[in-house]
Amino acid sequence: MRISMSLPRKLLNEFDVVLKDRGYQSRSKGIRDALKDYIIRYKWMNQIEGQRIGVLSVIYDHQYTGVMEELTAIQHDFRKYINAVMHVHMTEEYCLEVIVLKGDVKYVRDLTEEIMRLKGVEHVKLTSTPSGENM
Ligand code: NI
Repeated sequence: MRISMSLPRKLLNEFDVVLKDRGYQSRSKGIRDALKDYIIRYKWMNQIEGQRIGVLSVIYDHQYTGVMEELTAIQHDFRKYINAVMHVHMTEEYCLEVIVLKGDVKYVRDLTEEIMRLKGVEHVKLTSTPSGENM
């Protein structure tokens, strides 16, 4: 199937650099692999069960309208599952927020996905491990 899509120039340029580094001949093949990887990560994340402790790293553009307020509101909604937050003013434009989470994977996942959906958020990465509690 053939689709067309619009992307920010910067994202496409970065993607092309990665494809070149990896020796891809075709951008379509690169996009297919990236989509498969996205789906695999999603399925993997949905298969995990139980109590987890995790670290969520979020990079965002603090000048993007509303992103800081929304990020704060989401964290207040999930405050029961947040143990610590560290904020780093990474560059003039970008902030890094590192959130330590603990609780049922359901909440860890919901929080991660709500943040991923925010406009102005450039990068989200979750790493988690069983927290050793069977509650
Ligand atoms: Ni900052």
